[in-house]
Amino acid sequence: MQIKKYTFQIHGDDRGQLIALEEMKDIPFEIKRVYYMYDTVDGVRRGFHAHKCLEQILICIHGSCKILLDNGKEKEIVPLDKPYEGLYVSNDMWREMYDFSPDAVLMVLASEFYDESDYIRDYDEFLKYVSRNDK
Ligand code: T46
Repeated sequence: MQIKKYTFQIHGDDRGQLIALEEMKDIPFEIKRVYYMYDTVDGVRRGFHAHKCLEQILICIHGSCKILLDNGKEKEIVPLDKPYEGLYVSNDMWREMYDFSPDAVLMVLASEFYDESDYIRDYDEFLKYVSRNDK
């Protein structure tokens, strides 16, 4: 599976580091929504769904976590532990987030507003959905 990771430009100086993200420049889509998760309970696994249309960039801006990506044929585990690194997650991709460090803050930049009808939360339904183009 092709994993798309972005390394963002760091504007560092003797005061510290700063990262700026602009839609259609650093981020390959218009950003309609930003959300983030923190204080994740030890041992918790989140996600367990795919999206029909939504594209996202996941950035672990503090601490670390792991992302499992599954396109229905292949699976890949991507560790995220750098505030200057973004993982692109396309639509049609099953995702699970886990192994959060106690201090992890996972920020997500999303191409669409929140829409529950865009979620595929059943794994068998996901497999059927992604195999629709194989026929
Ligand atoms: C994804 C992964 C990486 C909202 O009201 N608005 C929002 O924008 C989001 C993302 C969630 N919510 C509500 C819906 C649920 O009641 O917040 C609650 C937790 O959401 P959810 O269980 O979907 O969270 P995760 O961590 O399983 O998944 C989230 C995103 O929903 C999903 O799009 O790709 O993070």
